[in-house]
Amino acid sequence: MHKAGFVNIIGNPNVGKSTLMNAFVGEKLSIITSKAQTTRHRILGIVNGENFQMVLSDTPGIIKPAYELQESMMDFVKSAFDDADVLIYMVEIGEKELKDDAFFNKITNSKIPVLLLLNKIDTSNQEQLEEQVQAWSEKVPNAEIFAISALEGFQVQEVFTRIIELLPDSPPFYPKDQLTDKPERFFVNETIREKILLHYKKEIPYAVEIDTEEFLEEDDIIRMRSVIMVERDTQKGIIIGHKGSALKRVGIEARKDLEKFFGKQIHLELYVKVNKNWRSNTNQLKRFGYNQK
Ligand SMILES: Nc1nc2c(ncn2[C@@H]2O[C@H](COP(=O)(O)OP(=O)(O)OP(=O)(O)O)[C@@H](O)[C@H]2O)c(=O)[nH]1
Ligand SMILES: [Mg+2]
Repeated sequence: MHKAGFVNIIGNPNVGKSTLMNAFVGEKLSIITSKAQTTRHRILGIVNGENFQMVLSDTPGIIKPAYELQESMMDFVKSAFDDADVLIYMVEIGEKELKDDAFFNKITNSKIPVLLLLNKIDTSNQEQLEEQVQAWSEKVPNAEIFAISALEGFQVQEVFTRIIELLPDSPPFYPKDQLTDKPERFFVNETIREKILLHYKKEIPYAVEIDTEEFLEEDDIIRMRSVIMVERDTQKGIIIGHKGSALKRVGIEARKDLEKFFGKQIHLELYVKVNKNWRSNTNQLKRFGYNQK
């Protein structure tokens, strides 16, 4: 007997979807920041056991798209509805509901099991918690509700065990030693983007895309060269900073994380390039792994 299935995590931006997936997988596959729209792709995290394979999908937070990149992000969310065996709808303490009615109706009318995870309960009290569980059970009556803290690991194991119970009988979909569907360069790009989300304000992180042009693995070192793409000249100056200090910080912090991730010494070369309006350019988006309909 073997169980396997797709467990797709969806919800509003910033509720903790990526934190939960990383907790299940035990690796930092998805970047995490306190800013909305941190995740831009659908990222698989595969948890393998002797008798099961749980294929988790982390997805971008649901928003009303304003430009092509965001439309592509919402296509990733749509695809996560289409192939799920178990749907995880994550909400956070204090939030109301999805601003997108079509997605919300898909959840409430879902034919497959829905687990509604009320996250960040470490920031809540008992009274508020009970009130919210009650409200959600009325709004999404078809869901099983778990109150969790993905960050502190509270009730995470219980959710994991319940998902295993819900997985259909099936042979594995991926080789049993595979952890994700994304190539190494993707994690380099994401690590650099995380540092940019952390250190730059306002529109800058949303105008940035990373392209790792070189990834050369040697015995004891990996040599990488990545381009930080921005939409305008002024943004290029901001990324670089005074005498290059801002860019240098990004490079130092990204390299530290990448050394942990790959378990090897890293040489990381960064440079900045203007790629006008890439967020609205279909061909550019395809090149960066979006718009793959
Ligand atoms: N207090 C608290 N914070 C949490 C918890 N889970 C996640 N966070 C924080 O919430 C913020 C967003 O977490 P993410 O995992 O990036 O959220 P996300 O839903 O993937 O966000 P997007 O990718 O932008 O849609 C981060 O600052 C996390 O540290 C939790 O259980 N408790
Ligand atoms: Mg995320």
